[in-house]
Amino acid sequence: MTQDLPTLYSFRRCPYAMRARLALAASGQSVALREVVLRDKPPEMIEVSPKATVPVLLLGDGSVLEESLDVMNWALSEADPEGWLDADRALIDKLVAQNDGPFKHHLDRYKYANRYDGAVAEEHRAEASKILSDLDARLAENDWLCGPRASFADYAILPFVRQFANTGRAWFDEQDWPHLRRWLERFLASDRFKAVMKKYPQWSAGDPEPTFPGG
Ligand SMILES: N[C@@H](CCC(=O)N[C@@H](CS)C(=O)NCC(=O)O)C(=O)O
Repeated sequence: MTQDLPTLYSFRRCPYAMRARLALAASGQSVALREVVLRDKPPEMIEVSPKATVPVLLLGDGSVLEESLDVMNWALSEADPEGWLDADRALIDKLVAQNDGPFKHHLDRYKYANRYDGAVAEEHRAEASKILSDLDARLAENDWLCGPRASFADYAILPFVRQFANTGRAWFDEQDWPHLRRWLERFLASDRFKAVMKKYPQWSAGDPEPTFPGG
């Protein structure tokens, strides 16, 4: 029956693909999953999305969503049983823009300083940390970024904070961010996280397309 489902091109460890899978799982929307290896992308994906980044969601009517936030919004417009969108939209958008803009900029230069001319990892870690301190202050007020319940902002941002933490785990654990750490740890221990991090073999044409989220 997977022919009837939307097709998701995904890569397990990509934080953008992760946020898309989180929203699909929360909405209860099943997709046929095609696991991509970034250095060996399937031509079928490049054909529908020449910019060739994951995630890409191909809908039954032929439309193509090639931005992770569009995939999230589409899934939640189908169904939002956990109320991810029942929060201040302007605040969600502000926090996500801060994440996808400056935070991601500094995260990349912290994690891969050698790929950026003249980048000093510690300087970018310090800049990203200012943003994390701001998130920690928000999480001191509420369990989640936009209030007492998890919202779109939490799940759009958590995969990137996870990546930051994993870049220097010992250093991360020494920082005075108790609320941020609680927020991240609860996410990492959740069934939802485990469900979206299931491993799939690389897909190529003709291979089975597992249904995500699986049973
Ligand atoms: N703005 C895009 C960014 C997606 C993105 O950059 N994904 C990375 C993987 S984490 C990618 O596919 N990079 C292409 C490559 O490495 O070839 C989105 O939100 O979906």
